[in-house]
Amino acid sequence: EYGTAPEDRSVALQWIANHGGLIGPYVNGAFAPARDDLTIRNHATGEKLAGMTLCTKDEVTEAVQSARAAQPDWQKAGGAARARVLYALARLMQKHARLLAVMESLDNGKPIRESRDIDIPLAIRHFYHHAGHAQLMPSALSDRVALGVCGQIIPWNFPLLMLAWKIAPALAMGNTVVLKPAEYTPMTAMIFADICSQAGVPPGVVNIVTGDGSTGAALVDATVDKIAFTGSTSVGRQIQEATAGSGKSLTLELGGKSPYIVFDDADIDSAVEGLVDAIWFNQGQVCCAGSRLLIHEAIADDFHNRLKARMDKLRIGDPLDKSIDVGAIVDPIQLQQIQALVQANTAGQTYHAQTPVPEGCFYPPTLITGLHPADTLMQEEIFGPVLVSTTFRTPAEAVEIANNSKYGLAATLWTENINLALEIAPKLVAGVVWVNATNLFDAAAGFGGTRESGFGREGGWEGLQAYSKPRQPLPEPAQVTP
Ligand code: TXE
Repeated sequence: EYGTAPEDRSVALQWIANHGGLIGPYVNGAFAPARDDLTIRNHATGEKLAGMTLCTKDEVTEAVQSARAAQPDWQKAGGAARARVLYALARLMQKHARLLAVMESLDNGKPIRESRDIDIPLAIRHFYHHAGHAQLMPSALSDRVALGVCGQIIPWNFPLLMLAWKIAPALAMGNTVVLKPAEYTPMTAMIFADICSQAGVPPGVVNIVTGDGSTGAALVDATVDKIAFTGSTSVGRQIQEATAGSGKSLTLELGGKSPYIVFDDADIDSAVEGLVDAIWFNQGQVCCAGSRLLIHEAIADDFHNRLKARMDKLRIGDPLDKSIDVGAIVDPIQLQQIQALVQANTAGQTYHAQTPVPEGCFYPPTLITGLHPADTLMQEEIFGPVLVSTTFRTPAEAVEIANNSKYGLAATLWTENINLALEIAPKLVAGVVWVNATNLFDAAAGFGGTRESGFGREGGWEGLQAYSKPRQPLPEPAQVTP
């Protein structure tokens, strides 16, 4: 079943109306009365979706206290009991998948095809995966235990998916959480809170505080045992400084400028199609976006021409239109940042896709060719639908350019020569390397970066370990005198 009907949109708007047009913190198993402190908009149209509470330090403290009070029982309940709750969450998310997908596209601006086929199913898969882990956990004999209360701060580019990456493993291990969604995109986290109540999540196990960076900073300062953060490198750095010496665990998933390397023997049509996914998926607002094209000089002109022809066919417009490839940019501030970075650039040649661009918060797919590896746009994350390109002559040079970055999140390479792929992949400084494919995610595989892309892994076995610590050794048995 494909596409959205007008009634889907009205179901999402009805959900907001049922909450009085206001959203706010979910603490101790219930929504607290909300205030109209910040405005949440659908930036494809500019319409106001809801008013949102900007949680104060006291409100954050209350949420943390609720999580603290609930944690011992949640841990003691054991893996099988936690699995039941996680399975119930996954099933209810499936039941409400359409509402979640439509709300995600209204709030974030991403094409409905993406929220419906990628964001929401992957988020659900994450809960099933971690329910499975919890199910298999021995309740008393495990050598690892929960950290306690986890503060989790997430960005706006994959609102529900980032929530799932953070909450599912934390709950599976017996932690309780206080999560802060991004100020641009809180809506699906609010539906998730509703789902928690329906799924039988004990009060206090999941708490959600709404707000901006000030609310996030209050959460970092609160008496939590861990902070898990995904967002910009600059805020990640502030959080690392704020938690230094506090004993709080920390994982950071930050920015990237991931290379997309195309060798001269690559299947060009597939590599072009892969790039559409690598850089125009979610309007390029993806931490692991293949945003830096490294193309063998022998095929560069042909490749760029085919890529431009493909760009011209991308359709930009209303995110709820199922035939749309590129939706709205998340917020006018983000749009201005993209415009400013592209306009300030004097190097290379800029090509904007020859496709109609609606008025408002939209930016056309863009390709900038002829750049030098040291140019600003080859180094700085743009976080928008802008691909930059440079050429190389030898595999060694490709590796050198690829690794000439402060980031190390992901890398993609295209070649028909498996020996070359096996030789190059381990030399790339990146948390994940895709060969003849891109943007593949799996709840069973750890995701994360190195260098200024952060540290720690989410997903997979390593992601689960990041929400636990070794059990304290039992005290020495008393000496028995014969
Ligand atoms: O991110 P922020 P922004 C990059 C991307 C983008 C830039 C800015 O380049 O253009 O960051 O985006 C909360 N203490 N990425 O400003 O500010 C904030 O409320 C605690 C890459 O939206 O890092 C939100 O919930 N928390 C990225 C979250 O941090 C604070 C995804 C992220 O916001 C805080 C998003 C503080 N002092 C942006 N200040 C990726 N890696 O995927 C803000 N926050």
